[in-house]
Amino acid sequence: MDPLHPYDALDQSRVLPPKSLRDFLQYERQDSRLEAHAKKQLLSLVHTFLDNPPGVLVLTGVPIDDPSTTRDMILKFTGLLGQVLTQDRNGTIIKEVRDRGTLIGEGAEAKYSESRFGGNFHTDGAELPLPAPDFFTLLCVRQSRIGGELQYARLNDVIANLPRTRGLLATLQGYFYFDRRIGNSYDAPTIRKPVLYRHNGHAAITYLRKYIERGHQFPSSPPLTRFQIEALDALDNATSNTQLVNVGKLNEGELAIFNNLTCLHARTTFVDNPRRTRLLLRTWIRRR
Ligand SMILES: O=C(O)CCC(=O)C(=O)O
Ligand SMILES: [Fe+2]
Repeated sequence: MDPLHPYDALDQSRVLPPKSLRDFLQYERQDSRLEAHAKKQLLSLVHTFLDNPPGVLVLTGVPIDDPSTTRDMILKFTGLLGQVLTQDRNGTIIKEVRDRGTLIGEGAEAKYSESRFGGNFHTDGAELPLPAPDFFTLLCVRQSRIGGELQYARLNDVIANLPRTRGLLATLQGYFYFDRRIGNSYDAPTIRKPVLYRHNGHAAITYLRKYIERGHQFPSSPPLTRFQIEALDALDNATSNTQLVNVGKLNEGELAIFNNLTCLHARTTFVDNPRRTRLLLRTWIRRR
């Protein structure tokens, strides 16, 4: 635990994986009964933690010593949750989230996951067309000593804290142009989609402000209207309300699973030890 933040909000989400799940992930040989059991237990945890508050589940004690075993384990695990999605044009399915020396939204392609800077509440896959990944997972392999805490807020709380300005929700439900972060390409540079929408009957959000601002700067996009800017400001204001933002720091060997449709998340800026840089392994998942 970080001595500066004695209360760690992830504590309410931490669970030692059930034995069937640990066994399933550990055994190399296929065992369909064990798999079915592990899946049932995991989906029950998902229902409890992700379909309801807190919106995040953290499995503790995940082995991270051997990179190739860890990779296999992540894929086995995500396979229980649904379909693992590619995260870029190279077909990356396990993304190394680490500082590559870029600013958030820098240049034409840099992504949040490539920076060490914090803030910028977002959902993952904001640069992609809908449907967004239902879940994303972060396995903490190496944590920074300074900073790098996760911050997250539930969409329902955010909406409840928006000002009652007329038309504000309707504006967020209208179209925005999101930068697709694909740099020089023959494809359209933006994707048009609402920030707030409904998915399977539930309120959902797709958001990363810098990608929206950049998206509206392309000559092919209309500029953001005054109402749109006000609505985005209101959203950012809500996520700056410390009452509604949960803060917690992943420990090495912890695997967090987030509901990516009903939660916004960010992290605090971190400082790397050059001899041991922070590394999280991320997946995106479509629920089955
Ligand atoms: O670095 C973190 O803790 C979270 C990173 C993140 O949200 C992302 O890469 O999209
Ligand atoms: Fe993210």
